Amino acid sequence: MPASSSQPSRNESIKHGDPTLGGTIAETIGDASVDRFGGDDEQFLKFHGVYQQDDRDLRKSGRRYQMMVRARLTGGIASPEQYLAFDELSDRFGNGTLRITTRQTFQWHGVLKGNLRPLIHGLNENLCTTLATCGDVNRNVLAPPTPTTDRLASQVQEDAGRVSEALLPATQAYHEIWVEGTRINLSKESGSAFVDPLYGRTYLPRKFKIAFAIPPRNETDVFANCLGFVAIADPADSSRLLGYNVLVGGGMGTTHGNQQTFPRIADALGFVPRERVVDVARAVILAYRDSGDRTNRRHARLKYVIEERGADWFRSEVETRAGFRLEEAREARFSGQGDIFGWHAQGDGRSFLSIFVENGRIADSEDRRLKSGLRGVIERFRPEVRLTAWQNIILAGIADGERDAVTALLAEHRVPVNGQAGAVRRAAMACPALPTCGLAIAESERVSPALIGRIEALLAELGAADEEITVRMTGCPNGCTRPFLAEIGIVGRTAGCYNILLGGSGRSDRLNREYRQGVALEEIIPTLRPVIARWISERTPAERFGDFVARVLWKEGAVPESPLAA
Ligand code: SRM
Ligand code: SF4
Repeated sequence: MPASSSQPSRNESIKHGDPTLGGTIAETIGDASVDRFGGDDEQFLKFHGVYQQDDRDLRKSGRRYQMMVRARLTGGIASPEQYLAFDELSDRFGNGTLRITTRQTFQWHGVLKGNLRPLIHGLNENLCTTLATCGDVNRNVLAPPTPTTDRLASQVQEDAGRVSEALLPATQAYHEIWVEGTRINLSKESGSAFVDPLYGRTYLPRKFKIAFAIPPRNETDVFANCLGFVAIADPADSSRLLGYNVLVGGGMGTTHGNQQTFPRIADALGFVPRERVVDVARAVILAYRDSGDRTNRRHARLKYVIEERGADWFRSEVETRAGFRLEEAREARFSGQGDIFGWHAQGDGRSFLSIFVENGRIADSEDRRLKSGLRGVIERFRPEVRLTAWQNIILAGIADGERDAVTALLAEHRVPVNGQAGAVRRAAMACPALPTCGLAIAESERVSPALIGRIEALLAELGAADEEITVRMTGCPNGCTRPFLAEIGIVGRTAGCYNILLGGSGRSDRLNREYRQGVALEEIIPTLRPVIARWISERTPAERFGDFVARVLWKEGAVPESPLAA
């Protein structure tokens, strides 16, 4: 066990001081003389889906405060009307872009304090909440977004919705502040008496994340979540959902130089029939609420409880709280991951179109007017919108006969439908990092497109132009694009320098290992060149880069065993 103070962390006393999570947010919104929120309110705001940031490009001339707002879109699904409203709100109150996140939702960046309430109010008017998308609660629930007429997929989406609803905090402060605009009527005394029926007075020790997945395609990186539900179909009828294998204890976040922190793949706990999936989710939340470390936030995630006390111990804690026993986990295998691009038949006379969105940023640029193109298509054809956990967008339910018209409209905005991007670019992700993220050490989203171009050029030069390698970049070791599952993880170490990790699988079920530390951005290609060249000349037929690294380099000791050496 790590040495940590026995005192609860500062965040614990902030939550304890006002369990309604309202703080003085309403008062600060009403005060036009200030451009920012105070310290405690910064923490409360997270539970409302808001991060206070400043534009780090402008920091030298003083801090310019702005907010990032994150929506809740369970399983990544939004109606066309919602999408159009999101788009309009980004122009009116944000920086004019929409950012698809690695957890299948949207973020608005660059929101000034005075625009915060109109934006969140506008989202709520469009039946979209931002409640509990950040903070020490359950976040946006992931579910496979690929449209299909298969009943099983829609049942899984339904269950994701039920779990998400059941785990929302009960405080009324969110509604009062953002929807009604009437907050301030909760006196401090009555506010401090509030206790959330599920989360208790101080909520969870830290953030909590849930994903659903349907084998054989791991669309949601299910093993990276605190709680994962892997759908198990009836062997005699693959469209009949029996229930789920329950996984616990996945997570990515680490801190450089802190050996107490590490990424972790979730363990299987057992199987639960479909009818009891919400009960298990609640029981896992309760068991974590009662056992997580509240003294050290860097050591507070569920993954550390599972690592230190074991899955067997945790299972019995969950069973005690659920009031029933989990069955033995069923056989379930993943053989692939990620998104499929272009047009596909749904099987009901309708089609869906998956569109590549580089690093999730929906914006217009000179060579690709993606934001306008999407708006045009969604206005005219009214498809359902689905966001993927790989930061891409799917337009679903388009009549087969309308495919050509959609393709043509997108082409007018220079958004291609076929050959949208190279194989490495399509599978790559980068986090926002600078200039918005307060925790960024190095660039990510702004440098990744050029870096991916250089990796693709290297592959072409070595005669492997169409090969896919997953490359995930982050500006710090918090792991927001889940880089520790990638075949090549590139993780910000210091300004302009990155750790390189190699050896993830093509199923997002194996952690990579650190290969080199503190490599300058311009040295990344020379560092990768010999390893990629070796893979191309020595691989077995169809062997992926990550599998080659694990089979050959790890055995040779060319990559140290610890996933993160320091
Ligand atoms: Fe993250 C913090 C962006 C997915 C691990 N993450 C942040 C913040 C809010 C920075 C902050 O606390 O001030 C970043 C805001 C940047 C910005 O300007 O937008 C941020 N995280 C993101 C997003 C937008 C990255 C993206 O490219 O899409 C993702 C939003 C997901 C969502 O919709 O909820 C995002 N973050 C993740 C993931 C991936 C996942 O959940 O599947 C992880 C790793 C999984 C995990 O949680 O272990 C992740 N983010 C973190 C951590 C490390 C937590 C830890 O255990 O140590 C932090 C830092 C923290 O919480 O203190 C963090
Ligand atoms: Fe910010 Fe780090 Fe997350 Fe990137 S990985 S968004 S730099 S917290």
